[in-house]
Amino acid sequence: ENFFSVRMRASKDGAHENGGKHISGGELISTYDNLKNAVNFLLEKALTHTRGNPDFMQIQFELIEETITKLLPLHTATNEVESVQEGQILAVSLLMKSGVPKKSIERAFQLIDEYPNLRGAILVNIWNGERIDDRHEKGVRVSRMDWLTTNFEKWANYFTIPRSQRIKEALVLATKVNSHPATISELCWSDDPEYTTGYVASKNLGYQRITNLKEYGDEHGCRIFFVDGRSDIDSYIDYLEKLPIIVQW
Ligand code: PML
Repeated sequence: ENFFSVRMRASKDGAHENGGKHISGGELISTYDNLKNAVNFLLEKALTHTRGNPDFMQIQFELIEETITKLLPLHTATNEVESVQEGQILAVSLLMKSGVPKKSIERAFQLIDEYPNLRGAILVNIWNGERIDDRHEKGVRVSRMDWLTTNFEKWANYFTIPRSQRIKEALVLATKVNSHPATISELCWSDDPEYTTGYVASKNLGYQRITNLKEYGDEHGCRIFFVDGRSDIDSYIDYLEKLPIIVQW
C-alpha cells in the first residue's frame, strides 16, 4: 500500500519567509484513501489554534518512497514541579545526566534567546555549545512521522497519560529524534502561551515531562537537539526531515 506524508504550516502577518509569525504546524502519514481526512484534520488544527487566526497556510502531500520504520514510544514519566525555576533546574540536571556538559547547555540557552521567532529546532553541538545547522529562523523541521490514534490511546490508557493530540505529536517527534545515534538529548517547551509543560528526552532517560518550564502567557517556545558534533550533520538532518517513521506500541 502507498503512504503519503501530509504537512501543514500556518502563520499570521504574512508567509513565514516574509516575516510572518509561525502559529501552527502539523505532520501526518496517510493512506491515499484517508488523504481527505488528513488534510481536513490539519486544516482544522490550524484554524482552531490558540495563537490566533492564520492569514497564510500551506498544506501539502507527497508520496513516501522509502520503507516506513516502526519505533516503540520512549518510556515516559511526568515530573510535577511547583515553579518555572524548579522546572528549569530539573531540565538542566536531566540534560547533564544524559551527557551534555553544563557550559554547552548555558550556551544553548543564549542561542535560543537570539532567535525569538524560531520555527523548527536548533541543533547544538554538545562539545562546545555551538549551533551546527545553518537554518537561521527556520530551524530544522522534523517530518514524516505519525502514530495511529487507536494505538496511541491504548498506550495512554495503559500508562494513565492524558490522551491529548499534543502529547501524541510531541512524543512521536521525541521518539524519532532520540532514536538516532547522534542525538544525545532534546529539550522542548511549547510556543503556546497557555501550555507550560515541556520535556527533556534522551535514549536513557526516555521522555521526561516537566509540568512547569515557562511562565503562563509566554509565547516563546524552545526546541533544541543536543547532538554529538562528530557525526555527519547532513545525513543527520536528512534523517530528521526525510526518514519516515511510525510509532507503534
Ligand atoms: C508543543 O506544544 O509544541 C510541545 C508540547 C510539549 C509537551 C507535551 C507534553 O508532554 O505535555
